[in-house]
Amino acid sequence: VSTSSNHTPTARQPVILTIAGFDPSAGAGIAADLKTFAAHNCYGVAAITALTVQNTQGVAHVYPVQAHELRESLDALFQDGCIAAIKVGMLGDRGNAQVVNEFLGHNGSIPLVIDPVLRSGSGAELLDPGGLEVLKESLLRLATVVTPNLYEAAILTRSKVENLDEMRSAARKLVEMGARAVVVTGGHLEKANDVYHDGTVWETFAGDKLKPENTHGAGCTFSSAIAAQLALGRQLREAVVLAKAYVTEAIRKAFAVGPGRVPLYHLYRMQQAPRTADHNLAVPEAIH
Ligand code: PXL
Repeated sequence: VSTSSNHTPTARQPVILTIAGFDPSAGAGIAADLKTFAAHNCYGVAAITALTVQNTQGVAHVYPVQAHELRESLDALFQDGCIAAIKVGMLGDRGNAQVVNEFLGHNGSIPLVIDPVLRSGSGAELLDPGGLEVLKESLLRLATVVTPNLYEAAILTRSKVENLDEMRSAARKLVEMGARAVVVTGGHLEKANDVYHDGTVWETFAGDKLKPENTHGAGCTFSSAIAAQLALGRQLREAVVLAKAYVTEAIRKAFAVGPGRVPLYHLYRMQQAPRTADHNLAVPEAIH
């Protein structure tokens, strides 16, 4: 069968939307999300909630975009009408949290992964108190799954979350607060064990203690990998297991790109040796 178009037909990739902040050092936020989607053979699109100024050594400034700018981006992307899953990361401020809450409230049937980003590893605030209120009171309820780390679980539930038992209590509370399912991630524990709860099923997913310890963007990557697996049609529990395996491998294969924190190697499955030596680039040393 001949077609009149010049396009070579390829398998269609699911389109996934990330609503998150931009990290110019490309370790976290939208850049990490888009690389993660690409690594899963998905097509990523992005609505920016905030620009951050940062490099591998930390965040210097956070500039939320204006609420109307975010709303216009979301309107435009949704007009194309083919979004298979959504990931929400850094929201920045109350205005942008409200826009996302209103918007997603009207688009309820698409799988939604919320990574409740509150602050960076270096301590910069990535959501203001008003935004936290919107997240707790409304946005959480829209999520297919919420993926807080220990710190985020503690702030959201106003309790201490430092071990597996406390992670389980926090997961129960978050389900009581309206989340359909929760993964409390234990990447900051001695061993990276995660607690999964969907209101019925409880699981603990065991993880290794990984090097490098000083990783950047692991939470963004994990939540995006879950969104990708949901977009590809997997059930939530399986999506979580596969996402954890992907993040683990991307940390194992990570290499330094600057003097500070180490980003994950999102595209490790491409099996292309990173460039070395004669280029004026950081020499990418695999860290095992
Ligand atoms: O890792 C949390 C995070 C999320 N999103 C953006 C970030 C960070 C941490 O720095 O910059 C944009």
